[in-house]
Amino acid sequence: MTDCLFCKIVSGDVPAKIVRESGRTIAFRDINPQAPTHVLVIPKKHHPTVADLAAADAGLLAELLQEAGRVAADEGVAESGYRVVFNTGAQAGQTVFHVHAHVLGGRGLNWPPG
Ligand code: DGP
Repeated sequence: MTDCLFCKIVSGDVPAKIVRESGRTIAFRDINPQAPTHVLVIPKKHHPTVADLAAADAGLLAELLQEAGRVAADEGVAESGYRVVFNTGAQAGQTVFHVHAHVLGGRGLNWPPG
């Protein structure tokens, strides 16, 4: 998708601090971190939401979650605990419509979220 910010990160047209890459996914630091670890894991292929991705390619969604776990391990937060969040739709706070898993950790996280 030519007009998608995260597609531009995938293509290298927009810079990002990439922390992991697999054949079909990349993970990079959020530009506005909400926790000491705040990494976004995305598929390289454009899917707007996690629901779209689940319907189109459940295997790729599983790969995304595996990569999220590897990010948590790499960041040293797997043992203490971390959160994986898919904001889905505008009312839930999704602002970039290229599916992304937020991996948040490194501090105590409140529940329920705001
Ligand atoms: P969401 O609100 O769930 O759609 O999350 C979008 C996230 O993307 C938000 O936490 C900020 C992050 N973000 C927005 N623009 C950029 C950017 O240009 N680079 C990076 N690394 N992150 C971005």
